[in-house]
Amino acid sequence: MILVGQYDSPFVRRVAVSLRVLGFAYEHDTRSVFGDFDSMRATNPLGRIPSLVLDDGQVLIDSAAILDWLDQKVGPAKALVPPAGPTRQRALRLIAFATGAVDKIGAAAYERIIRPSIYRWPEWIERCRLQGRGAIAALAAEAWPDTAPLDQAAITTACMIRYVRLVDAEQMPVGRHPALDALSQRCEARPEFKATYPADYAVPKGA
Ligand SMILES: N[C@@H](CCC(=O)N[C@@H](CS)C(=O)NCC(=O)O)C(=O)O
Repeated sequence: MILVGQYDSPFVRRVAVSLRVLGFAYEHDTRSVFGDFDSMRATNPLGRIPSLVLDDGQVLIDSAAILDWLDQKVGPAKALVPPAGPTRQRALRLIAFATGAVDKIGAAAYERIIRPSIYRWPEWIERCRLQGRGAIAALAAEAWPDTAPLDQAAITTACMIRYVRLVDAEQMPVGRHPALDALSQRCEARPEFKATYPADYAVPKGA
């Protein structure tokens, strides 16, 4: 299998961590979704990451669809999202908050960092940040016991936290949400997270 996309994307990273947690070997294609846009579109016509190229050549796109495929492959006993019932509803709600926070803090980051400064829209940036902070606060209100087994809600939330601190750290200063700080520390200490740690945010910078 080949995982396409760099780890500064939390969508790529959550797939990478999940592959490792579930014991799948993969190669890593580190083409940039910005710098290698045309070649990336040949892999995924949508021009987005992540993609997962299977051994038979089939290309899975979108992290949620890839993670669903992984869960189906390993079966309900090992799946990272519970297969049914209230625990599944709760997991999907938490995952939606975490991916939603990435979407909104990410939209603000694209506007602040990539878009040329004369075109930036401060009110839009603040609206996106407010939405992102709302999702993060909702996650912080949940219980994150340190004895809980690592599941997709925890993986995606931890990937979201690292991403937010990489691109817009003021939206989630250490100490504002101690339970999420603790979750992040626990996850980042694991080998699957260490092996996929994004040290930098590699996007084109607007003038
Ligand atoms: N819903 C998608 C979102 C993926 C996504 O937003 N990827 C970003 C990187 S974090 C991307 O490809 N951005 C480039 C673009 O959209 O042009 C998923 O879960 O895979």
